[in-house]
Amino acid sequence: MERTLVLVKPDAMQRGLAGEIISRLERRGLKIVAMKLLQMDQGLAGQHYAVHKGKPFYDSLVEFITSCPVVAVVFQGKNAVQVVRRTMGETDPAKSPAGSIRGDLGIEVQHNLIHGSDSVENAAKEIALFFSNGEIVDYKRDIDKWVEGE
Ligand code: D4T
Repeated sequence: MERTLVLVKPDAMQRGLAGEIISRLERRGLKIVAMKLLQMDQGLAGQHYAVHKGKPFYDSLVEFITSCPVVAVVFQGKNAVQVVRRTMGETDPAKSPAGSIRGDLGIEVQHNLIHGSDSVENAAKEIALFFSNGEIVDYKRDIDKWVEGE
């Protein structure tokens, strides 16, 4: 079953929206298989955002993501990567459709509340950055067949 990494970003933490954001993803049927609160340091932020190094917004992005603790969650489910991305909305909340997390709760590109892996390959790399294998706990839910089918 597919897995993806979600970060509840510092703006969402400061605004008390962690529960709302995690709840929206849970209600879609995705299963939490790992979760922790952590303070990202420069090293972890640099690894997580390595692909953006050199871009004009990189320094301020690292400053932002390290400005307060974040909640990291591994969600598991059918097409988890795509389902999370579609539930998040576009990178820029102003361009995100109503009904999406960013479209309902945000207004500006840096303060876009949530990170979600953009591919299965990147999800595996990102999950390994934030969690050891022992911290990921797979389990059966009685409702799984009602959410995902047999
Ligand atoms: P993340 O990676 O946080 O899930 O967001 P996206 O996948 O939707 O967007 P991204 O990787 O292109 O951008 C990463 C991060 O940088 C911020 N950002 C982006 C910014 O501050 N200014 C910008 O112009 C862009 C394009 C927002 C998300």
